[in-house]
Amino acid sequence: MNSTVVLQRDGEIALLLIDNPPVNALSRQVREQLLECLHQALGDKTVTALVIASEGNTFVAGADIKEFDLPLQAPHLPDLLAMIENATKPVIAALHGSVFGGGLELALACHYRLAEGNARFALPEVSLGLIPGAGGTQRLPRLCGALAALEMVVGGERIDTARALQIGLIDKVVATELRSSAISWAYEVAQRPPRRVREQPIPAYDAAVFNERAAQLLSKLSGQEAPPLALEALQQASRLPFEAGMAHEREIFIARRQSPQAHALRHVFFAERELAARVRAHARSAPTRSIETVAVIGAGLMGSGIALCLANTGIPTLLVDTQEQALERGRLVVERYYQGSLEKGKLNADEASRRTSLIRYATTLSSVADADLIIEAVFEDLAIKQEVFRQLDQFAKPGAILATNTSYLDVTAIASATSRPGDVIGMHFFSPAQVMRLLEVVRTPQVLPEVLASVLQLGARLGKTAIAVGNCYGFAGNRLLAVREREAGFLLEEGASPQDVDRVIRGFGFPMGPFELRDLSGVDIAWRNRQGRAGHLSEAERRCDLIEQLHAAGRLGQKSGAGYYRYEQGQRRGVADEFVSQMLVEHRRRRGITPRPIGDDEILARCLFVMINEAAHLLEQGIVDSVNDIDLVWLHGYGFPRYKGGLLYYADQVGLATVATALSNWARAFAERGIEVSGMLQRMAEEGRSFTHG
Ligand code: T1G
Repeated sequence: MNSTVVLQRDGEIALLLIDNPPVNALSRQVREQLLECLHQALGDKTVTALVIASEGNTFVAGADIKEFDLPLQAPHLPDLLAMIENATKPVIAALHGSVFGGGLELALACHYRLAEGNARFALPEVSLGLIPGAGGTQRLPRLCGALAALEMVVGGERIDTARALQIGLIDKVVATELRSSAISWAYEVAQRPPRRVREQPIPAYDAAVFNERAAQLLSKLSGQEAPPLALEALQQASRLPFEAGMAHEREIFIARRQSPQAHALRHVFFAERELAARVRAHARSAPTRSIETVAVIGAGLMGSGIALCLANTGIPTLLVDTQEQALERGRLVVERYYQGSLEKGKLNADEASRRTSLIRYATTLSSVADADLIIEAVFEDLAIKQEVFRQLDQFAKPGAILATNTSYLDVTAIASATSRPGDVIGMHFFSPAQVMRLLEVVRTPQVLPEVLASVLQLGARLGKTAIAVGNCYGFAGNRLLAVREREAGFLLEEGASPQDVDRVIRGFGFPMGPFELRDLSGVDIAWRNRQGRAGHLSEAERRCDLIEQLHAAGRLGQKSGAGYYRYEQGQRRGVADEFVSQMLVEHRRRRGITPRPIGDDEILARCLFVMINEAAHLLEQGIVDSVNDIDLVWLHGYGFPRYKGGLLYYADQVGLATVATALSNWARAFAERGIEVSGMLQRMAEEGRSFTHG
């Protein structure tokens, strides 16, 4: 068995080096070998102090997540940490990189903690549906106080060495020479008695402040089961003796490991890394073009957001708008954004100024001549975009990549307006572009492999979840959004209210329901989409003309103070409006539909199962390469609740047989509405297969 923990000596100091790439996860082998080395070092009379450090670019980043689906295996981490803490010789933790989860708990069990400047500290267990399971909820409040512990244990806060020093999590920071500094320090403390965190009382704190902050945190994490349980374990630390607190924490942790939410969150964790590995491989599959300067065409909400995204990555960007006022508005958005980052302490003055100056402005398309990549973000109209691309084709240098930020339109049709369709690609950012992680990279049949590889690589550089998708109406994300909104409209025709549908979808875990979302993004956007696709709508879709009725009444959503809901002055949350109720009554009467009460289960099934069906079509048609793509598109672009694992992960939890049966029960209505049930989905159901396990 290869060594994942080695014991070295520096005179009377024992150095225990953990070497388990890539992140020094505390696998069973690491725990076994760490135990062995601890016995050896603690039992050796010539050893007066110990240092625990890690090879590679990070200290232990946590327990081994890959083991969580296995039964618990000795040696158990809490026991190992108790052995360290109870040692009669001082143990120093030498910390660098991502000191997360079990790695931080290991550091807390040591008697002294020394960190390199770049180290970061977190207890991300709640983001995996767990709670810390090796003393994090019991030792952290003792060492750093209940309030600091609350932010990390329940809020999942990630802190740097400055903050770690401030709250007493670490004792010292060194710029370099971490290991030799730790060894020198070990000589100094060798004769001192060990400082055991467990023996420290929790410093007094204001319970009212604690409880108020805890409530705030939990309100932002609604639907997740782990945060309240992590809070409970943390609160017990103040009420129970240490050992009892540890036992309570361990009991909760063990129960959480096999919870459906923990399974779902583990699935997402690995799905994100599978996608990242696939994108890296894809980006390596072709020679990439260097993208050092970018021009963005259109200084509206999306254009300025994309420019911010690029500047935040350090890429010089030219923001172009032929309308001087629009350009000025874009400039203001940029300046206000960085002023805000400065005021919130997210950036220091130099960095805010540096990034602001990375963005330059111009009013002529000819100014894009030097750009390696040009991203068009003008009005969502095909003819307008084609005209912009005709001009870009004149001004862009040979080899420049021309990208459109369209969210629905045919990228091939846009590319056909140029003499270089191989250089044209879709880069569908999500608003706000500087925040949302998803980037759909839309490939056309003509796009050159190196153009696709270059843009995927840029996506990763921007910190985006960049997903290659095929060119179709709505690509992947918006195509699923469109079928959900269409089905929601049919539900209104049949008797549901907008508030019923939105309540059910929000209750599932989405940030908002389809009608709240439509009011936010604009009834006029939907109206224009329906106008543009009139020839593609089925008769039933065409007759379900609620959008046209709202549009005709000037109800464009939040922007006009009313849409499906009415918005009081300054209110973002709408209220039910008699106009809409009346509109639906008359619409149903005109359509000869007798309204019926529609239960929550049917609302949820209808909205989600049509999406699952459409996702199966996306896979069948090769619009996406993988099940993970579908799940991550909706997790990172549309707020699918992460603790439900993703749309197709959820489909597997429901059971494809259940989904297929429901879809076949709706087949008649589907036929009238032009909705085709996926043959692949039906076959998978018959064969007892699943999306996530094949
Ligand atoms: N266990 C197993 N594998 C892990 C892992 C872990 N904890 N963390 C990362 N990996 C794998 C990952 O799957 C990928 O594998 C490779 O390492 C590189 O990861 C007891 C119970 C540390 C910030 O939640 O946040 O401790 O794809 O691409 O971008 O109370 O990894 O190459 O095959 O993310 O440089 C708590 C999770 C666990 C940390 C590095 N710890 N990891 O980011 O690399 S629960 C975490 C991260 C726990 C205790 C509880 C990041 C990173 P592959 P990567 P990166």
